[in-house]
Amino acid sequence: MPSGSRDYNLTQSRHTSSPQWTLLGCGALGGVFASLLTQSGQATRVLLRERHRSTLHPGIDFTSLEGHTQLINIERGFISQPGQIKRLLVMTKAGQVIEALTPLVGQLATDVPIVLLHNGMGIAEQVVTLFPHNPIIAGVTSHGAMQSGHFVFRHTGKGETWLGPVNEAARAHAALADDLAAALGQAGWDEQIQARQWQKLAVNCAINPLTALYKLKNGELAGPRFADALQQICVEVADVMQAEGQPTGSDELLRRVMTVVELTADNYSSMYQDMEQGRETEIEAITGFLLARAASHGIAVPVNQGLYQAIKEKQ
Ligand code: KPL
Repeated sequence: MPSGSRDYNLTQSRHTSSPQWTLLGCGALGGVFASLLTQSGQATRVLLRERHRSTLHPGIDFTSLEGHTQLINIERGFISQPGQIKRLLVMTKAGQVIEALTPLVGQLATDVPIVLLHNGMGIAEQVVTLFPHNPIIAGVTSHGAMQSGHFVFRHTGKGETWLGPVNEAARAHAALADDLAAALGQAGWDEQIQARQWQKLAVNCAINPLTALYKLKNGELAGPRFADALQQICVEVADVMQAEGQPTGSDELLRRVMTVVELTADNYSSMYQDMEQGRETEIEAITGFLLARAASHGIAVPVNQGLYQAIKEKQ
């Protein structure tokens, strides 16, 4: 299919009484994952909030990495009447996870795995408290996604996705990664998912606040103007990671950050997009989490503290 082409033959989500995947939240990344899962033949439903009940839902207008646009007919449901859920993929922003999940307390069978795919850390522990018997799985993904209108999504970058257990019950669910891989091209299971979450957190602490404050594409952070700031952010994150039992060096973190800057050079970070759209950012779960862990170890993180304050003032 040539780049930029449009195809309005609807890709149908298989309508079974209980879809294979139920997605909670349909922002940029949720829309892209819902589209890719449906395209791979895995029946998928998105659960929306009640306020979307009256909005028109003609399907998802999805543009692939290759620039091919397709209208995807996807089943939708509402949180108040969730129907039967086999596996729940939570794709809301970090700050909305608990609010979105709370109405489902008592509605989910205890063997339903809950997969969390937001940026930042510190939320999964709260989800375990809400659903003490369910398998809780944390995920990190570096796929790029943009939303340019109501149910209009573009896949802007192919990334990696990793899942891993938060609690004991989750250990039996490694096969979820295989199903995701069938849709995304790659996905893996890692028993040490916390290490990957910390590495992603470091990347987000470096890229997200700076791109949002200075209104930059990720690639613009490669310029000499930001070299010192990026290095200091990485030194501070590495200090906290060491104290948390996640040994790493600041040089290693900086290399990781610069690789992501390069790979996503043409993308706008999620925090940039949130600020531009006037949405709440994920600063609490990203830099806020780092500051909390730093404070508990008595570690000073002045550069990250300054970025946190600047985003809070602007958002
Ligand atoms: O995860 C991201 C985000 O924007 O939230 C990065 C990796 C920074 C890519 O933009």
